[in-house]
Amino acid sequence: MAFNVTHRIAAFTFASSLLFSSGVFAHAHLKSQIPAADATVAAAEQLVLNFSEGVEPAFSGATLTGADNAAIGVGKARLNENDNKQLIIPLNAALMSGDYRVNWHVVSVDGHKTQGSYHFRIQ
Ligand SMILES: [Cu+2]
Repeated sequence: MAFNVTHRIAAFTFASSLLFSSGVFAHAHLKSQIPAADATVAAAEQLVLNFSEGVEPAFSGATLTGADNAAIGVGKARLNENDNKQLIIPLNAALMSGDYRVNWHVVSVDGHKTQGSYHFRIQ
């Protein structure tokens, strides 16, 4: 009985790892961003997110929250016209000093969705 259960877990783990590794190459992962994750910067005029794959701007974007989770207005996300892996999110107004969190979501050119978040600080 114990042997059988162990076997099934091993088989499941193996199948999961196959699924994971076959999908991971094609997904758009956030590689770097400006302001950088966990950075403290003097000011930010826009958010720049660099992904591992091209993304579809119509289905990609980010929200920004500040102190007490208050939503901060941002403009419509657009692609860098020379780099479809770079998403640019304009800010509606200069950010005051404090902590901010970016929650991003993208659909890569292969149609897969990814999302995540990071934090930065305005001095
Ligand atoms: Cu993918």
